[in-house]
Parts: sequence; C-alpha cells; structure tokens
Amino acid sequence: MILRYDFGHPYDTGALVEQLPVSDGPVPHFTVSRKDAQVSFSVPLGEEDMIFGLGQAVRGLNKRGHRYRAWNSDDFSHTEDKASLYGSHNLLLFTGRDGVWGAYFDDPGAVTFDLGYTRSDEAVITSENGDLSVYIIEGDSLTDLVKQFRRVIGKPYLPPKWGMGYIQSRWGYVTADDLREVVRGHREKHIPLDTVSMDIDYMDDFRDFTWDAKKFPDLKAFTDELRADHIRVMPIMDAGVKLHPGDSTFDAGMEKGYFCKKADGETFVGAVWPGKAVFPDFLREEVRQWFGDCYRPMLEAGVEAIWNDMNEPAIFYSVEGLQAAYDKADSLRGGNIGVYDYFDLKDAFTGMSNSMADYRRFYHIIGGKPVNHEKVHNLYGAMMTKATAQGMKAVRPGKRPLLFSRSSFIGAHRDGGIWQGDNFAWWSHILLNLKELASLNMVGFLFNGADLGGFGANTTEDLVLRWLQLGVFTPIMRNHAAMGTRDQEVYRFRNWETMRDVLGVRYALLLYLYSELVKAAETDGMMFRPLAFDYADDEVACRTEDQLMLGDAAMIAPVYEQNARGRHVYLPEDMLLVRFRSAEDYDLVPMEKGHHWVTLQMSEFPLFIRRGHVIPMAKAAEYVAGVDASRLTLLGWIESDTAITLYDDDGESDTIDLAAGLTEITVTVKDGQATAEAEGKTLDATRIVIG
Ligand code: MIG
Repeated sequence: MILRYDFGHPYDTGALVEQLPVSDGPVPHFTVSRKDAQVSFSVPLGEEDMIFGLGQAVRGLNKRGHRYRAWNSDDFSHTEDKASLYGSHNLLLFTGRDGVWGAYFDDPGAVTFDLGYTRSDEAVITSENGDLSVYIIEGDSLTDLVKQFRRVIGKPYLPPKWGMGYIQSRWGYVTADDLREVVRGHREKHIPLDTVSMDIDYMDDFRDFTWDAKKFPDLKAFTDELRADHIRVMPIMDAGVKLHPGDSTFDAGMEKGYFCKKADGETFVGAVWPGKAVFPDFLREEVRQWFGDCYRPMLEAGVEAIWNDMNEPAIFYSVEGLQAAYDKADSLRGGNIGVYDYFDLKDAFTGMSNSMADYRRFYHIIGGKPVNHEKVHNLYGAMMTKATAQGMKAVRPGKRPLLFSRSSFIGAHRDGGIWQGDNFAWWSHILLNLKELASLNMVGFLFNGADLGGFGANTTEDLVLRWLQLGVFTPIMRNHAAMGTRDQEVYRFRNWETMRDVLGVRYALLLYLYSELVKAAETDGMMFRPLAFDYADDEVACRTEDQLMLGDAAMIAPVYEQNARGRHVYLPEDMLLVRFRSAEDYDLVPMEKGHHWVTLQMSEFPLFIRRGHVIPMAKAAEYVAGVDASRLTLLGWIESDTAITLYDDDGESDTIDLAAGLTEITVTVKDGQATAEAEGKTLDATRIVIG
C-alpha cells in the first residue's frame, strides 16, 4: 500500500507513472515540522534499525549514520564525506523491530537526509523548498516495498543486448584512427569487445552534435567499417551548447528562446568545455523535442549509442561568478592581506564551479511561468536524457537505443541507464561500485555500472583485473579513464590474457545476465540485492556490505583489496562456489552455510550458486552476436529435480513479451546423474554436482 501526502505546491516531476490520490490526516511514521519554507519529517530510530535506499550515494548499503543531500552534483572524487553525487533518488527503506516501511520524497529541489547524523537515534528528512509529495510505502518485506515502489514509477529502460557487451572508453581517444587502434588491440588478441566510446574530443570545438571533419572525415563510412567488425561507437553529449553564432544548434535555440534565461530576460551563460555555453531548458517538452531531433544527423551516420554528460548541469563558472572573483582580487590587490583574506581570495576562485549563486541565476519555464532553477535542479539531467531517448527512438523506431546518462532523477530510469560517474583508481571504489549497484536497483536504474579500472588517478594492473572480475556481472561493463591517466586498455598489460579470460566469462554468462536483467525489469524486481533483502532473519546476512544476491540463484563477492589472495565470504545458506579462471576453466566447490575463507588467486574470481539451483553458461565469444544460445552448460549443486527459466529475444525490439521469451530448462536427477531438457537447446548437465 502506498499513501501520498502533499506539501506546498508539488511539481510534476514525472517520477511516477501512476497518479495516486492525496491522503489527508497525519503522515504515518513521521513527525512533521515546518520552519520558514522548509518541511521536515523526523522519525526515531531503534538501536537495530537499518535504512536502505538513496540509489547513487557514498558509504554503505545501510545508509544510517551519515547526512546526505539530494542535489545533483558533478563530483569527481567520491570520498566518504560527500553528501551528493550526480543523481537524486529519494527513496528510503526502513527496517527494524517494528517491521519494514518506506518513504519516497518526490521533490526536484534540495532535500537533506540526516540519517542518524545529528542524533544517532533519529532520522530527519528536510525539503528545503517545502513543495513536494511524500509517499509512504507499507509492506511486509524490503523486496515487497521495492516491488510496490517500482510498480508506480514504471518499468526500467532496457538496453539492446549488445549494450551488455564490453565497452572500451577513454577520455583521450581523439580521432577515428585512435579508435581503430583500440579495436585492433582487442581483435588481434581476441579480447572481447562490442563498443568503443567517443569522448568530447571528437567534437568540433566542443560543439554539441558536431564532429570534427579532420578527426572523423566520414563518420558514416567509419561506423559501417566498425559494424562489420561487430563494434558500435558511443559518442558523448554535453548539456551545455557552445555560445557560438553560426552554430546551428546555438542559432536555432536562440531564435526559438529555448535556452534558460536570467531574471532580466537575458540568456544565462556559463562556461563548460566549449567555453561560454548556454543551457537548453529541458524541462519544456518542445525543447526536449527539438534537442532530441538534433541527434538525428549523427544517428543517421550510424551511431546507435549515446552517453549524456555534464547534465547536473555542471558549470565551471559564470560570467558573473568570474567577475565577482576578479572584483575580490582587485579589492585586495597590492594590500598587505591577512591569511583569512588570502583564504577568501582563494575560495573566490576555487568555489566558482557549480555554485549555488549560479544555479539561482537562471530560470525554466514551467506551465508558462518562470521557475528558478534552484527549485527544480535535480530534474535537469533526467529531462536531457528523456529528450535523447525520444530522439533516438524517432530515428530507429521499435529499437532499443544504448543510452546512459551521468545525472538522473527517478523517472529517468525509464529512458536510459546511468554510469556511476568519475570514480578513482582506488580499491575502495570497487566496493562503492558494488553498493551502488544494489541501491540503484531499488530505484529502477537496473542498467548501471562504474568506470572499471577507475576514472581518476593512475590505475594498476591488479586493480584493473580485480575490478573487471566484478564488472563481469554489472549490466554496464565499461573500462573508462580520465585524460592524462595511465593507459588501462586490457591489451596494454602484461597480464592481458588473464583479463581476456575474465571478459570471456562475461560473454559466457551474458545470456544468463541478460535474462536476469529483463526479468527483474519486467517484474519490478531487483537483479542485485543486499543479503538483508533475502535473509531478513539472519543477522550476519543483514549486516553484510560486501556481497550481493544476483537474481534468484546466485551471489557475488568480489575481491576488493590489493595483494589479497582470497577473501572472507559469509554464506547464508549452502552454496556452490564456482571459482572461475575462464569460461572453460573453473572449480566447483560445494560449501556449507556459514563463514568461509575462500582462496582466490589473482586469476580467480567467485560466483556462488544457491544449493538447489542451476545457472546456464554458453561458450565465450568476442562479441555479443557471437554468443551461441543453442548450446548451454548448466552449473549447480542439486539433490533433486529442478528447473530454471531463461529469457531471450532478438535483443533489440522495444516491445518485451516476457512470457513469450521464456524457455524452461528442466533438470532431472536419476541414479546420481543429471540430465537437462529445453526446447531448441543442446544442454550439458555434467557440471552439475549431485548431492
Ligand atoms: O569534466 O568528457 O564523467 O566520463 O570522460 C569532465 C570528459 C567531463 C566527465 C565524465 C567523464 C568524461 C569527462 N567528463
């Protein structure tokens, strides 16, 4: 059951696809208080209560003990002290002695989540503008709360099947030849690859929708050439449009008045990669329609994938902000300044990016009226992605585009995926990747993944390897790095063969992972879950932060420490350890419920399969279309007959018929031997452990 309570004048954020009636009377669970425009919702916390949710955020799966803030931010260093990342996913799930319940705060402005920070026995959620709908979700388990929530926010975006193949990216590939070299690097060594990305340098002077003719003389011929090799390209698109008279996007947007304006009616100008830029008012349907159409030439040149960036929106500085800093400098110039003056001076320059002053400087038009950006900030990236999805579908009707965005809001999960943004080549960020994976599943962003190997800072060979071993399971599997950092393509490393074998496992499991993704999306389920969701009565499982359930049958537990040759794993029930070295080479070790040290050499990584279940595996392939779905090996540990359903389809049509795509694989045990059957498939059941 979900109940809705309105405060002030809520905006229609588009998060929900179902209109719920507004309830009167007091909001259950919370004490509501007001101060000026702010509305706060507080609830006492019992010693053992846990809080899940918030999607993209730092720290634990259990969010208790920190203060978070919904304020979409371009943040290139996801350290523990951060309150905000790129997306706002305002769902909280409470679980404790009094059962489970959830709350969703549908508010496009700033919301703070003080979850046992100010007082360790209290959670206080504050809407800074006080215009919001609060949804209270009552149910009988965490999984049930998520299911109900997901039903009202609508089904998630699904990628084309090839979008789950390996993506190689780097900020620093500039020309078509750079990309050809990356493709060659993979294909020559038979390292799997489906997509290469084009970062900002492909553009002509960082102008959206252009590509530099010197770098890409014939984009259409280039995409054809790569497609013949089963490779797609994925260009980036930035939110800010270069202020550049003569540029068709700039000119058309100015003429139609589609860019955000200041109070004085002048177009707001902020500097991003193109230098001075203007910001489309994506909150208007006509602007989205227009911007979506702008992708057409590039899509007609054979581009089938897009990633949207800088759409929080990120603003390095505004004309006004820069002027204020100069003024500060002028006021101090030549004087004998004190240290505090010096700090102020420094802050005037370093604090110029993504400043509140700038976000308050411009307006959107909503219902014909100007609305200050601050009030609706968290919708900006989501609405850009909505525009992109529309534009891509218009060019290839009936097909799923590959699309992910950096900034997001709930609702955008219906239009595209998200990547986890600018992480670092830090071991701790493997774990952050894992945690966000589950938290993003709660809020509908099933198609997500982090920059494998790390975006910022120089990576190390072992970090890339261990991170890829987690990436095998993440729906987006992309290796990406920042400009100026050490090369981290698999083929660059001494140990490339081991990494290639890890990627082979991804392709061998691809049918299974795709099936789990689609099933979760279509049934309001979570492909990845904290153990607390499945083993609510098991105290150890509930507090486990470094393992996740995968689908119905499996559990993952990555190695995330340098020089480790294994890790501690808690098994909440009997499970089969599959210790992978490659898609052909792995150990099967039945293990009992409880605590274990699992030895994992550098080339080894685990997948655990619940006793009584089996999962299907194909042969490794070099690209998704090369995966042979007709020959499968089943892995598992069973005592008696069992069955699994595997979903498959053409991998690109945008109408998903779950029932039509399911094949049942039945496994029969007789005289200590397993045999398996499924229509249209040759099945090998010899890797099933009986007992
Ligand atoms: O200010 O396009 O998160 O993936 O490589 C940096 C360059 C802009 C940020 C993205 C990152 C991308 C980079 N971009």
